[in-house]
Amino acid sequence: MKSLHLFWITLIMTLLCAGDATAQIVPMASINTTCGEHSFLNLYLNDPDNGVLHTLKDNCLKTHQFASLNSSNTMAVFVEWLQDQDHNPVPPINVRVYSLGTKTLTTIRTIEGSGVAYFDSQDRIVFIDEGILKRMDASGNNVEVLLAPNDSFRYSMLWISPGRQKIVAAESKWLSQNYYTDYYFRLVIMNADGTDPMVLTEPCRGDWDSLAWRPDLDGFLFYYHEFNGLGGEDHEAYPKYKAFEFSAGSVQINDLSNSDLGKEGNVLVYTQCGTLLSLTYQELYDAKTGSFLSDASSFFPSLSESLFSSFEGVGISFADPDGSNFRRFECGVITAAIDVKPGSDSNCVNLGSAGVIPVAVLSSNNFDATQIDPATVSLAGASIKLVAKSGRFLAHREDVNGDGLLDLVCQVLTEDFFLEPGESTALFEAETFNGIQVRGEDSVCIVPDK
Ligand SMILES: [Ca+2]
Ligand SMILES: [Ca+2]
Repeated sequence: MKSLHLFWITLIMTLLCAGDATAQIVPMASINTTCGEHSFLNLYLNDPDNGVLHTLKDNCLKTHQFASLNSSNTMAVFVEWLQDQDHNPVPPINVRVYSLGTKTLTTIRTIEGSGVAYFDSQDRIVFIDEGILKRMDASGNNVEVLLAPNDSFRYSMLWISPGRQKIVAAESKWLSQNYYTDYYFRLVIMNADGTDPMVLTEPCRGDWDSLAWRPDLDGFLFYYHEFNGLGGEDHEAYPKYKAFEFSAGSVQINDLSNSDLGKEGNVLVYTQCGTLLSLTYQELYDAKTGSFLSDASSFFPSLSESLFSSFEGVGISFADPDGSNFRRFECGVITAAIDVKPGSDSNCVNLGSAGVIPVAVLSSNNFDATQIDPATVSLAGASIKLVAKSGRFLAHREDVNGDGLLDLVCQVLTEDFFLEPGESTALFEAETFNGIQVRGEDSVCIVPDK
């Protein structure tokens, strides 16, 4: 527990220091659609405060990760290489450093490695070379070995945590030349300097895809493929999604593969609300169960039309292709259908009645209204009636429009109801239990107080 406490203090210090930077530079990427069937990322550093977009890479050299900035925002590092028709890397694999001051790119080292390099919290570059975790300074010199895997594994990928204190690595090995029958990997977590490695998973016949850290650092979601172990035409690869949670010194692994999010190619990131946002399908899911919460396409732009970032520490952000219109995504706002006085078209509210008026929030195939937290509901400024004795809010689940989907019916206090004279639209606002904002509106008529 003590080391965990120190870890948090270090992290908070790191975040405070990062906040002192004059302008935040955001590593961003866009999908290069001219590169054929496999998506290659163009890489950028966006300086929205000064309206400057630095282009690091806009060609079909493959890159797995966003560029990683040093702590003073003066340099960024990334790895790039060509690949052959079978997607095998063609040497050289280059570690490239971009200087924001001179706007120049330099190859600082050629490696036999994987497409990943990060600045650590001391502004040294952590990378994989010859299957080994190494570290060097920003000029590519003073290379030191941090950690070599056991049991003839080799490192094939690293993901650094927000705050850059922890690394999760994929260790891989081939038992024969056949990828689908004899390629294995497992996950290992360690400190960013390679100390205290701990194997998280048994070796699995398959390959890794993506990893998303939780903003609270207490876990991550891992997406990979498991092979059926057959070669040739009979090989199959199944998408797997596993949520890792660290608590009280142990690791819990929750398999979400059979939930709503368990679709092919579903690249997911955690939002500030702790839900999971699909970058691929523009959908939101419950992070604990993987169940579908809402369609996100109304508030979440398509990746193919924007610059995006979901890199360690910066959250989810977007910009137009030229870097302008920069915005951060936190939780999203769902627009829901509202029916004041369900089943009645008049929707008249008697403000003098000192009673309640029912308002239904309708579920759809893209939204589950029963996920709304009754404590957060307001209609035209009025909240839900609280049953004093039980402390419960007057709200219940009912399919009011007969479409087979349970809706949420709330009893809203009319005495708090407020509309400007002449106004006939009541705004409904609430949040889901996951903190996603829900908005809707319905027309009302006001019956004057007698
Ligand atoms: Ca109505
Ligand atoms: Ca319904």
